[in-house]
Amino acid sequence: MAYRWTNDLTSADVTPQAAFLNRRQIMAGMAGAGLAAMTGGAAQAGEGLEPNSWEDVTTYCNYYEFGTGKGDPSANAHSLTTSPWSVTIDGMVDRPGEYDFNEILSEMTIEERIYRFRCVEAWSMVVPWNGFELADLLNMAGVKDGAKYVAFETLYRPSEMPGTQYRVLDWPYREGLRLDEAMHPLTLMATGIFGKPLPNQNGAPLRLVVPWKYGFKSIKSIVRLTLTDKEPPASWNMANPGEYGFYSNVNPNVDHPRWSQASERPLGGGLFARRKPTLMFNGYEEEVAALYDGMDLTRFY
Ligand SMILES: Nc1nc2c(c(=O)[nH]1)N[C@H]1C(S)=C(S)[C@@H](COP(=O)(O)O)O[C@H]1N2
Ligand SMILES: [Mo]
Repeated sequence: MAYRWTNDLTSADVTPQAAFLNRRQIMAGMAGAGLAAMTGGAAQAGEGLEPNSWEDVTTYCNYYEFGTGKGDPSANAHSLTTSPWSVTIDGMVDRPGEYDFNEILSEMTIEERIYRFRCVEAWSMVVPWNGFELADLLNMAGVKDGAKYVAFETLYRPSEMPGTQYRVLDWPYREGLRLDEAMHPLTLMATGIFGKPLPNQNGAPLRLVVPWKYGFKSIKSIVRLTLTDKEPPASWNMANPGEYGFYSNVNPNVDHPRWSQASERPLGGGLFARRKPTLMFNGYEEEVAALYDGMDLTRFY
């Protein structure tokens, strides 16, 4: 069990700057409508998906800082102050600092992306997100050579987060991605849903969305990103490493120790709605499988 897969990424493994610039030039040449429909792979991955209702997306939530029940975040998260908001970007970056959220927004290209969302508890939703690519934010700060991972942290503010009085998790909530996962064009920093700003219960003002990973990787209300060369701690992995790995890729072939991950229950169709088979990488296999070439996904779950 001492074997660990080591990350030997170099900057050549992440999205090449030329592809990034090209995408930005395309975006700049288009106005609002139809934007998402023309952004290639990301839009194709969301094609034909029927979004869940606003009600489903905003009332069936996981945000333990506001309670562990699915309805607790929508009942309690109104107490969170989300403005002003700043995001610290530090570690192995050229321009570390505390960035004001509105200044970040003014630099970013906001797009709509309709993504499948798959929870480890075997329910799923389809959510129309608004946001910008995490790669754009990382490029803004300038990732230094040698950085291999991004660590994320949620706000920890007990006075506004009633759930943090219980030590169900080791606060603040933390997550991590490998740098190539973070730079992947499907990886979104969401700032809204259904074209509206993010409701607090969904992680206002800024949360991560990685559509090929289980929902718990989608860390909410982010206040810090740290570029590092070590695999960062992740809250669910710390709480229960036997059940939650660092990678957390949606994988119908690797069961959660207490239940199968082979199928899912789409929310919104009623309790007795037909389960449907879960797709490898949540249906984004074509776009992301290459990130894991040569890795044993039963070991790195
Ligand atoms: N800070 C924080 N982020 C979090 C969580 C949490 O408890 N705290 N729960 C995670 C889990 S388990 C899921 S399934 C998703 C749920 O996102 P949603 O409520 O917008 O559907 O948020 C994730 N991000
Ligand atoms: Mo979850």
